[in-house]
Amino acid sequence: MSRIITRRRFLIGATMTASALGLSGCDAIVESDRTKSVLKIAEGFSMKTQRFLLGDDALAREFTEADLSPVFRANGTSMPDNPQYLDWMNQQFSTWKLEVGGLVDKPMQLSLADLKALPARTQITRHDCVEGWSAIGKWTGVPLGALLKTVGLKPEARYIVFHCADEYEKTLDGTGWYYESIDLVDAFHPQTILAHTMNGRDLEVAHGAPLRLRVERQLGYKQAKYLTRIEAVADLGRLYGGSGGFWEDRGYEWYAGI
Ligand SMILES: Nc1nc2c(c(=O)[nH]1)N[C@H]1C(S)=C(S)[C@@H](COP(=O)(O)O)O[C@H]1N2
Ligand SMILES: [Mo]
Repeated sequence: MSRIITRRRFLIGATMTASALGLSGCDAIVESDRTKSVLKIAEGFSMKTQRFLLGDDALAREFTEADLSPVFRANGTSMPDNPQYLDWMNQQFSTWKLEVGGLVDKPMQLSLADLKALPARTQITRHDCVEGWSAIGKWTGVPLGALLKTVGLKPEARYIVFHCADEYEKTLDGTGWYYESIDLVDAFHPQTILAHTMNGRDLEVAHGAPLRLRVERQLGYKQAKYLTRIEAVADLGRLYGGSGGFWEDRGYEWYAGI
């Protein structure tokens, strides 16, 4: 046990360093290519260290009902400013569908009812936001790995991209679509789920209704809310700003290990 704690401590130390660097990743700091490559090395170190020391399938800590936070903050978008989304919301998401496509054998569209009918996993985990707050919540949803097995990934697929219904801030080229991506290790990790239920109730709009990603070994900004489309891709360079996520395109690390 103490060995595990020591490893964990070391990991946290390593990750913090990378995060601290990554977080200063605003334009002022990420100005030279040299700084950028240092950031990339630090980030690769945190991902490889975490996976090497803890294993690809190591679980993020799970808590009990007694640990649930009485209040779970909402952050980023809490009400998408998108007519299509408002239409889905007004119809209790009965007309919303999740598209699953890209480099898959059998693209699919699933309604919320379809998703809720699939086998689900429930986990009580701690959400850590880079802004310095944490909250413990109970999440129930479809394991992403099971869904990916159903659609069948093509051999070229290397990343899974999550497209969202909200534009958070239109700061880059006048667009601000929120999106995220993870690699296949995280996509098939047992705690990576598409959550439709939070604390035993339908996901609230503020928390990403009707469906959000939970990828428990990474920070808050990876937990994409308001999912509309999941896409398997071979590389991330051609999407939006090219760095694999809304905040990543604005300087944050792509691998946001905790
Ligand atoms: N679509 C979308 N997903 C998002 C965000 C967002 O603004 N839009 N914010 C992210 C950030 S920074 C955090 S900390 C969490 C907040 O989740 P919560 O609102 O359920 O607390 O969602 C993440 N996922
Ligand atoms: Mo966050």
